[in-house]
Amino acid sequence: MGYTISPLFISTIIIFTITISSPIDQISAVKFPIEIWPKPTIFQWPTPQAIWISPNFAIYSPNHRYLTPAVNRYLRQILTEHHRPLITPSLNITSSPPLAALTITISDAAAPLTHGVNESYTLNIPSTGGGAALTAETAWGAMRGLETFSQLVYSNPSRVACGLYISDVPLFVHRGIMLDTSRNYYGVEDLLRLIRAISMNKLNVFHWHITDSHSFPLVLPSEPELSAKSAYTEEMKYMAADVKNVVEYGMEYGVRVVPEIDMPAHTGSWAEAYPEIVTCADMFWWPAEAEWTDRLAAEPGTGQLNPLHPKTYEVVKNVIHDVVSMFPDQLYHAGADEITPNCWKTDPSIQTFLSKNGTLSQILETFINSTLPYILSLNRTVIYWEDVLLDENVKVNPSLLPPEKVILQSWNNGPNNTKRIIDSGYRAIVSSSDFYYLDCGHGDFLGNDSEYNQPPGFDQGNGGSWCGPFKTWQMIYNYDITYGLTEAESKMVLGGEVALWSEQADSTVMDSRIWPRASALAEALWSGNRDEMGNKRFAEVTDRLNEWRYRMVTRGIGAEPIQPLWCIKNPG
Ligand code: CP6
Repeated sequence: MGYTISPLFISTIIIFTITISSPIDQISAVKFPIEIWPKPTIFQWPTPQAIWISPNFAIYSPNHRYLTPAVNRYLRQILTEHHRPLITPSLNITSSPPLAALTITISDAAAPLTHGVNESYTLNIPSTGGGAALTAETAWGAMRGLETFSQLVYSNPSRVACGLYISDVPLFVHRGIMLDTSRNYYGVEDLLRLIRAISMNKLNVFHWHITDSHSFPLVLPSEPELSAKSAYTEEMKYMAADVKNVVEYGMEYGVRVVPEIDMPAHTGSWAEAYPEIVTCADMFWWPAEAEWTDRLAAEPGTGQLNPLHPKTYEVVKNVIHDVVSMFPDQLYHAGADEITPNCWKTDPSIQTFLSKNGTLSQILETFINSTLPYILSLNRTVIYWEDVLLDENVKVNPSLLPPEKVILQSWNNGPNNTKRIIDSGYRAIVSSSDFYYLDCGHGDFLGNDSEYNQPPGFDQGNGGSWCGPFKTWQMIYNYDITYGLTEAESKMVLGGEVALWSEQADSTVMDSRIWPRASALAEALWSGNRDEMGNKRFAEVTDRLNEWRYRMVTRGIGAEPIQPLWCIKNPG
């Protein structure tokens, strides 16, 4: 039998040959001499070169309340940063005159910074000395493009990579970081630094978990007693002017601030002002002989608002009213996680209700029904933690949660719960605690005291092991938030958030707990965690993240190292 070679087979060989020898692939085969984080969707750079940045370099852009300050900021940075990458890019400088200008064009200058706003941009930096061009639909997309441009600039005198074209658009619209400012306090300067870092990673949401059982740092005009009694100190408060500062600063960086006032659980701190509306607030008391691990991280009795007490709604509505008027974002996070049945069960009125065949779920439904319509009437879309739908014991009937107005944030059980949320018709934000929880910087010791060969009574201690193992940047990078979902289902996943719960964190460790692990999230949600061939990226990412971490450090963000410097001297 003779062999025949089919035309299809021949064309397959030709396509394969062309693919592996295309200019783009030749570039990614050698070490990428310029590092951008997150990696752009499309990056064409047929002949890698650089061009001097003129000392008179200018950025032309339409006048815009928030883009203009961003342009001024980037201009200063481009001219003065003089960043020296760990691995010096070996780029020839063109013989063309220095780059004199970057011109920004936006087609919809009026587009406000909202959930789902268009963040795409294109960036063209010619090698011929003509001006560079940044086009975007919105001011917010232009900010993303400015960030990319700034990362292409390096060394002293400043030069910029050129002969390149970038076309970029995020995979997911909601890309955020949650910070808990109740367990420990963070100063306004810390929050502003966080916003700067969020923006440089092209993340777009700061989810501010402002209050919890431990303290109530937010000063509210209609309910001043909450913070007066339960902020940790007079100084550890967020005044209305502070909030305004944070929100406006976020706008200048293209970062939306989504407030969360967690309720009805996690409200122990409300009891100092209003003991009558909080159940089990006395569980705040710790016996002297408590296991020390319990005192380190685990929750005190959380304290829960009593949904059967009319006064509860007086206070809650004032709180919601004030918070909505301070935070302009469309999204409002109303919490509703972790109802502890035994906390409600300490209350006599709840005991009576339960003894008449009422259920805890009905009690939660009463609470949701008495608060959600009010939040919706203030023209907000509400995010709840997944518990309202998925908690085994205390949850609400989905008929109370209109899917077009309610988004659910998953935090338990990885991909499974995301699917359950979507199967119920809701949009999901993924914050899987197995991958995205950044606390537990210490405190995951799972060993046995006797292993230490120490005298009896030795106790190795831990940081509160309930929070599970430390999450590596690789876990965060490689986690696929739409794993196991159909294409249609994946569209219901709005994005994800890493979370820094603050039982064991404050401003002294904030940067290193968050960065560069949140950068791993930023790239996974912006352009994905796979290369052009659909394979997971490994060594390339490590080198690029190492460079990005270093640039963040030079920009004043205390991101922790992922490698010894030795690796730079000894490339693989
Ligand atoms: N506080 C609040 C917390 C947590 C949640 N809500 C939490 C639960 C489990 C782990 C980490 C944090 N500390 N208000 C859950 C959303 Cl492992």
